[in-house]
Amino acid sequence: MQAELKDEDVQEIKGHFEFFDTDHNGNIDHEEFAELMKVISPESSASEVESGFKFIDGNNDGHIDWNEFIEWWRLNWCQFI
Ligand SMILES: [Ca+2]
Ligand SMILES: [Ca+2]
Repeated sequence: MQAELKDEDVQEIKGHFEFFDTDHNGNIDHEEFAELMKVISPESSASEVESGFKFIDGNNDGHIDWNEFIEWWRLNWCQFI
């Protein structure tokens, strides 16, 4: 789904990003992403978490940054809410 995000949506997503970025370094790392998956998809296996992380980490640097997070959210999250 290619919905354009409204400002308030971006703010809400930013809030989620900051919530899961528990060490506040501006990236979601593996551990933080595992926590995120526990919340949004408790049934996920470790390998699903791993493949999800790799999918979202578009530039493959081992961190999910804000741009990668919001892009993933925009493409995949709209269908859940
Ligand atoms: Ca972090
Ligand atoms: Ca990245």
